[in-house]
Amino acid sequence: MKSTVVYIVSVLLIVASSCSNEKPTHKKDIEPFPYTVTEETANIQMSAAMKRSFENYDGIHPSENELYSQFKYTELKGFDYNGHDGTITRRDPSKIIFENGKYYVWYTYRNTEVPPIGAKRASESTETIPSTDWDLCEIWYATSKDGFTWEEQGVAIPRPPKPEVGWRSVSTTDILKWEGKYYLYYQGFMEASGKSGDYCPVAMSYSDSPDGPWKAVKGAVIENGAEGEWDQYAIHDPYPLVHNGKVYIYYKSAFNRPGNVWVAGGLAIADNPMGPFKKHPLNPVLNSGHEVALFPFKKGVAAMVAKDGNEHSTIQYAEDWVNFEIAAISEMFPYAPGSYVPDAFTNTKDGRGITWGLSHFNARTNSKNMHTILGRFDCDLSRDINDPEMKHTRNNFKYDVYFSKGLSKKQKERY
Ligand code: AAL
Repeated sequence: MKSTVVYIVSVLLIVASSCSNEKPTHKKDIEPFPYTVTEETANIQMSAAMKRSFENYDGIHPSENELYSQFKYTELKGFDYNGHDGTITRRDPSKIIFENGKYYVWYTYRNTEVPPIGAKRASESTETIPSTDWDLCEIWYATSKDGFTWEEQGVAIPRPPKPEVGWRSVSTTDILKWEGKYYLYYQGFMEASGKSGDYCPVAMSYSDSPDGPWKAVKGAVIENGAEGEWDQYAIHDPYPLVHNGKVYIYYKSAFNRPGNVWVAGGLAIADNPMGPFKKHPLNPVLNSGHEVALFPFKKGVAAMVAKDGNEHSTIQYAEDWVNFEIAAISEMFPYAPGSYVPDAFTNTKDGRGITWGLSHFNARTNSKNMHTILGRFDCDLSRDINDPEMKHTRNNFKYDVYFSKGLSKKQKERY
């Protein structure tokens, strides 16, 4: 008798619990999505796509998303490019700092007798013929009162004598300020890029003043990975920030050759600018992005992931500075941006974001004059301004922008 009662009670319990867990599957069980969205709307049952709007972004509309922005561009005054014949290039600007009443930027500078012949012909490069646009380069710097007109100041880091790191070319630098001193991290090439790849480690020079003189430390400060590791051949685009009282350098590498080359981002951390830098065990920490620029944001760090990979054209956020999630999707990102990041080195837990910077632009007009120019971008990725003109999601590009992306010769042959 007792066991029959227990049996009946258990069956009733199972039936009751399965009823309460039952998901509404029929349309009439689901509330229609409301016309007016309120805070409660977030809790109703909805499709995966609509759920993402509530859970993955700062706001349901890009205008409420502090990490969403359009980008506007302005030509700079003050730089000469030798009639754009390809013999002068300026590219890969660093982040911008404000010192001595003016803005400072550092960048890759090439001034060669002839334009680059290209990575594919790297074996024909010489002491005076560059392979790529960043071969046979030095690091130069410029200052500005307003960020639009710049005065070039000349060389910061020359190429050191052979066989020191960077003797063939120094390029793609970024700046760190730490305890009143300045540190430039950059790519140091020991062969013409393109010869066996685009292979280099990271070198560093430091100074008491942003105007130099700069003293190079011996050897590499961030070494390539061991054989078989994703970053075994190259550490590119070193990008230092200060977090938790340490130096955080984000960088990118390319791997999975031959095949579909995968470009991803890593992180190396040190107690002080001289190193040793320890690579994060979860590297790569970004699955996409080429020349990623980052800035402290709230407690975490935001990354502008412009080019390359599944998650290109996104702005990503990592509250712990390691595990990035997509925070916004945008378009026409600045190429190789270097932003003005006022709190880059303040160890902040309340990052404010950015509103402008410099980026580079391909200025080639024919097969012979490969070179790159610097320009300015503006945006609203800042918690301190609210610029609705930067928050729309509909760019009406003129037809020439579309038609400049015409079919290739090979594609035309298909028709
Ligand atoms: C850029 C950067 C690095 C590469 C080369 C110069 O896009 O990623 O700097 O080495 O191209």
